[in-house]
Amino acid sequence: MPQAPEGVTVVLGAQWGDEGKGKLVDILAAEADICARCAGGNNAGHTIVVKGDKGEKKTYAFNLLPSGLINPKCIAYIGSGVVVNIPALFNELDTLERKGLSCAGRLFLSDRAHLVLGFHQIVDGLKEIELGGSSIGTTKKGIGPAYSSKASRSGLRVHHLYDPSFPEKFRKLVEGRFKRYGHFEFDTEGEIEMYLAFADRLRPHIVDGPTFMHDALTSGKRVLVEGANALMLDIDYGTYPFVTSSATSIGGVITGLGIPPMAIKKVVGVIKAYTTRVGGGPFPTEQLNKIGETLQEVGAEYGVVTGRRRRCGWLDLVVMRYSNIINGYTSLNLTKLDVLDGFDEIKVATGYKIDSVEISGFPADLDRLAQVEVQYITLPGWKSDISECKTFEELPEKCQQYCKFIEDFLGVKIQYIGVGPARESTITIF
Ligand code: 2SA
Ligand code: GDP
Ligand code: MG
Repeated sequence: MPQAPEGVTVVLGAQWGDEGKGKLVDILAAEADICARCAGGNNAGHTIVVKGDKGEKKTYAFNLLPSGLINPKCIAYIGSGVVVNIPALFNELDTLERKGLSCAGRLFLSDRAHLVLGFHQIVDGLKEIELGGSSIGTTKKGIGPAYSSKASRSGLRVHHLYDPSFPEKFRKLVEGRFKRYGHFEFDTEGEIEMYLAFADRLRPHIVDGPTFMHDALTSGKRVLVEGANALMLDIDYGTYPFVTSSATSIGGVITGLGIPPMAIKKVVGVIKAYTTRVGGGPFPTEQLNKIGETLQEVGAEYGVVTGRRRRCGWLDLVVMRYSNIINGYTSLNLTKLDVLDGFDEIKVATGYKIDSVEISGFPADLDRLAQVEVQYITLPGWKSDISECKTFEELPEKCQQYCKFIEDFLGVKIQYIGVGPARESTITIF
């Protein structure tokens, strides 16, 4: 297959999400023709801060749509691996339109993407109640139940909306959920009508997914992929079962877009200078103390979708090493480095021990993970404001040392450094 010289650049979350992927995608979209989502759904939340025409601060929050849309020349593509809540999709489009961002004629959706239906969302909540104290802490957007329908081969895909059997298939799915969870309030016929009404509005956006991507790559289009969630939430490699239900790793890019692996030229891992996690599940470097509170407050760590406070802790390079062996980052974007400005000293996890023996890799078994004794190294803080720094050399020496320590440990170069939420607050090293 003739390959586009530019090929595909992928931006992936390297930790537990909310590393600032959206901000980097917005920056890289200036050099992209197509910005694509390959997995997840409207559980993702990406906040972008840009300057408006009159220099005023403008904030955008993207959920299902790729953040590259802020660039008016960029086409957005929602791939086959994404689960799509159609009312939420139009709601997001309308919200962007009201903010002055028109997406007309530049949003395309794979015919193979699965639908997140209203009852999936209800079931998400019911499943969480059933789990009680061991609930996952999902975003309750119906993501897990939609991927369950897909894996059990009873899901409805975008093309099914135009199939005369759509109402019958829909009713069957709802009946199945009633059998499993008991009868819950749900207007099946009203929902079917709503989807059929949306079908006309959706039609101009629908494409044959694999052909769309093939044509894009063979005609030399520059494709930027926005990862949703992050490696440690991956269905296979995350802290299962405290994960999302999609492949958030590099594998999900290939299956979710239907592209050959060799088309991928760059994989940028986005790594926050500390660690956060939202929802339940293990978090070895979590700081349930003043340090965690400071990171949460200074970093303004609240979920974009649910508004939940994010749990905070020190940077975990064991997680990062694991993340890198799976995703193979060609470079890194270190974000939110400015949040560490006020610390006297900064800890970084460099190893895990169980029964005083250093372990390699990241444990699959959560009981084993709960036993790890985290090994930290302490680095000096730089105690100064870095938010105005424009080059690596302008960063205080101790801050440079922090960056170099990460690079040396992982053997991957840091290409971008985030020193504030705005687009301009980014140091590009190469
Ligand atoms: P789900 O809803 O089934 O995908 O939840 C399963 C787990 O995945 C986590 N998850 C996330 N973690 C970080 N950020 C996410 N997006 C929002 C944001 C989260 C929010 O950008 O802030 O607003 O709360 C996201 N989406 C899913 C989730 O917390 C569960 O642990
Ligand atoms: P995503 O899901 O990975 O796209 O990240 P989110 O948007 O959910 O969360 C990242 C948050 O950090 C957003 O509010 C961003 O505006 C903000 N942010 C991104 N990069 C930086 C940075 O370098 N410094 C600071 N202070 N904030 C940042
Ligand atoms: Mg987010």
